[in-house]
Amino acid sequence: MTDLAAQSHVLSTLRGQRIETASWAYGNSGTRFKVFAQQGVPRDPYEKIADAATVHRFTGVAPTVALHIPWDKVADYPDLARHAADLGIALGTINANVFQDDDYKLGSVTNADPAVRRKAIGHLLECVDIMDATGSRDLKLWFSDGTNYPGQDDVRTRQDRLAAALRETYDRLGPDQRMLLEYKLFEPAFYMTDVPDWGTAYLHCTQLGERAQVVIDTGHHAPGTNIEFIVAMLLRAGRLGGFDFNSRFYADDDLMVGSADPFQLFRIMHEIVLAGALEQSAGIAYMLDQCHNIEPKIPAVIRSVMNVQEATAKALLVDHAALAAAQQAGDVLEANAALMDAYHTDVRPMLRELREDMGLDPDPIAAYKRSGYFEKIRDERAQGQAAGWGA
Ligand code: PSV
Ligand code: MN
Ligand code: MN
Repeated sequence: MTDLAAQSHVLSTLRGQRIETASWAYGNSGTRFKVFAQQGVPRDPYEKIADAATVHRFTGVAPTVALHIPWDKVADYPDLARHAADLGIALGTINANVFQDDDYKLGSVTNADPAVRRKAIGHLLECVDIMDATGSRDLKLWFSDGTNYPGQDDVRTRQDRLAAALRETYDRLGPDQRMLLEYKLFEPAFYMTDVPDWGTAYLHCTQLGERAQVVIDTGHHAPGTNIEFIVAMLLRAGRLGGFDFNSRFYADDDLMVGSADPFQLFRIMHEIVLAGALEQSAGIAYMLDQCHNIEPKIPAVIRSVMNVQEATAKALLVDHAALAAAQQAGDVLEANAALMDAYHTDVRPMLRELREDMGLDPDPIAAYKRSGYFEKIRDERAQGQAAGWGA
């Protein structure tokens, strides 16, 4: 490829990139110590969607928003979908919630009590009904289930209960719908989590069928985990359904993606680019799962989208021919340099150009600040609603 052809391939790929934002990122959130309320936060799902549409208006690559049930429960989902369409976006992944009910103290789908399991499965099935109404493709499942003490419950029996619940839910999916199973090392369970790692998620998915896929939340691993290796493994197995992007220093910090370790994000995107998995036909959902506790929310989501774009652009700039040649020759330093050269490239001018080409302002955050949107929502939305974590 000539330089010019390579550049235009990079730009057209970036233009086609899609990043889904999360409804809960727009509402109030905090830690278990304090929720700091912000001005202008959405009071209902309709207003969360308006904020997501605003992010899309300034970035051009965030045309869907994930919902969380029951945080985003409404009486009329087709109406909510119409509202999104009117604002230029669509409803995306449906996230189930079987972790905020007293009944789930000892687990939801893995609970020893069949009545609790039935209630939890009922919620998962209800989420599929909602997907039918919203036109969503993906059901994302994260279970807080686990135990705090050795001996508290039987590990294998809990896996059997989990498998049965997943089976019933999977069988309820329509032919174009998928189940994304998310894993998390620990928290809120501290001794044993029922879906703690990609291996467990992968095993369940392979037993279910092709439309069960693993989702990688970048904040859900032990410190030092090589996440790009997991990406490569799941890509190879055809089981990478998507990402929940965020950034962490310590545990599940849910900070802006690419803020703590932009190099890790680049390494992840490099595996994606190598596998040709950026194309939408690859079926990988690129989602943000973040909470903006102390920073203004809409600009933080815009910044996060831009961070993903920057990591992607750098990954697209890797000279694959030079990399493969160095690898083949066993030239460790040159192979590493092929990656580092791309990583150290300043891709911001290229992205500014791309945005101008797309009819957008080259500086989305400055454009958002100038737009008056914040002043408008601050005045219109007298009182905010917690994002769900505090609700
Ligand atoms: C809890 O850790 C969590 O952050 C999971 O990552 C889910 O994706 C998200 O909450 C929403 O349920
Ligand atoms: Mn997540
Ligand atoms: Mn999380």
